Amino acid sequence: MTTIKSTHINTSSRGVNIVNARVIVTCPGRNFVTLKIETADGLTGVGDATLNGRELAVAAYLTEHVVPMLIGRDATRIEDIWQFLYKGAYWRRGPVTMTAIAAVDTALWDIKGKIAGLPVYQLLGGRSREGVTVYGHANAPDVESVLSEIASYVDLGYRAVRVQTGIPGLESTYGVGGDKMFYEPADAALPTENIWSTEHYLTHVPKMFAEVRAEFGPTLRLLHDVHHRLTPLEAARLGRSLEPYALTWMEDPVPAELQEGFRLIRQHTTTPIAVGEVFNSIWDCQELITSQLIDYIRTTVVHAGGITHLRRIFDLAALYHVRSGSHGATDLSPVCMAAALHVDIAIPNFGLQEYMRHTPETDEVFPHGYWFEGGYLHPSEEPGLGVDIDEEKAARYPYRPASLPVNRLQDGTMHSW
Ligand code: CS2
Ligand code: MG
Repeated sequence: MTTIKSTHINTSSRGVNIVNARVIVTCPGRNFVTLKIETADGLTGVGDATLNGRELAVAAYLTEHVVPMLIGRDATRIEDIWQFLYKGAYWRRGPVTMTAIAAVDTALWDIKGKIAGLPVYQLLGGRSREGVTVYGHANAPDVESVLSEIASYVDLGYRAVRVQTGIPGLESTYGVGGDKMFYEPADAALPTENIWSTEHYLTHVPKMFAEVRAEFGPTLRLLHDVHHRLTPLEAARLGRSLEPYALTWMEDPVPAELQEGFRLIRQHTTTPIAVGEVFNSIWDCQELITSQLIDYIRTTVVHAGGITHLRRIFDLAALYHVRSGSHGATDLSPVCMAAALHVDIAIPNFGLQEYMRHTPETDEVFPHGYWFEGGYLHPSEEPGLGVDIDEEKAARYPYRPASLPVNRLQDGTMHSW
């Protein structure tokens, strides 16, 4: 029998070996968890590990269980390290594990880009387009004020806008924040409660989109996030009522644990469907993609196993005419956004990228080279991802507990948020 020499841990002092990895938790307005990996040669790579409302679980998973296993490994062996962390954990998948794996994977791609002297998108096959089309969030308490919100996005050059308003008869709802550009749902240490009524909602949304379309004409791309609040039949009814307004997508119409549930929606409406921000792996969307039950898959780098696994999901999607629509809310750090843009610019089946702006404090803590112009984001041309964390500035913003809200029906029953 031949013995296979173990090369996965290099005991020699090769420059590409990982010598240090640390987790940085900071709260420049909201909490972010970042992994920074360092090689013997002094190259560093960063990965986003933020899981909104459960940040410290991922921080501990990384610090206690992953970092000790990384030391001494060859940082260039991205696929092998991914498989090691996925198969080696035994407890596969799940948001905490997959976010931790994503952070390692992202940091390793960053390092590989720096070793190659190339922006990461070049390692993924190079540009497939000139810029990444993004959508912004227009949200306001009522239809009249949302029209002026949309107009300000159009003035900034956006070609696609997600539209959410308050719902007459309900005190508060998802997606309508106090601060328009920097909407943050994790607004209190312990969960606040929203009250939900499907009846009020289904009556209001088509009327809102009728006004929006009338005001902005047929070419502005419009999107809407249902935030997992309907049953398949209710979602089918909503989709059908929105058909005259030609939405680019209706997002998360139902909770997606039951992938089969989308078949019913599909049978009744041609409004395109987007889903996936809470998915962690290809297995969460396999049925949705291969049965062509969705049009856009919204997984992104930080919660779906990093660049390596996201690419795998998007490649599967490409076979079934499903395009990408990566999640890009404020709880995904600039490190995730930088990484997402390298994927977005390279893949053949890019659809749209969500872009919620970060606060100036966050941008200062995470210096980055990506930029916005005329409705497009552009990835950095620097080697690697073109993003970093300023640890001194990060230390000025200690962690603050923050929870996402919960949702109840008017009779008090817990409902999906
Ligand atoms: C949302 C998110 O951006 C979106 O589409 O659904 O704002 C989501 O609520 C947050 O990312 C949760 O952390
Ligand atoms: Mg969403």
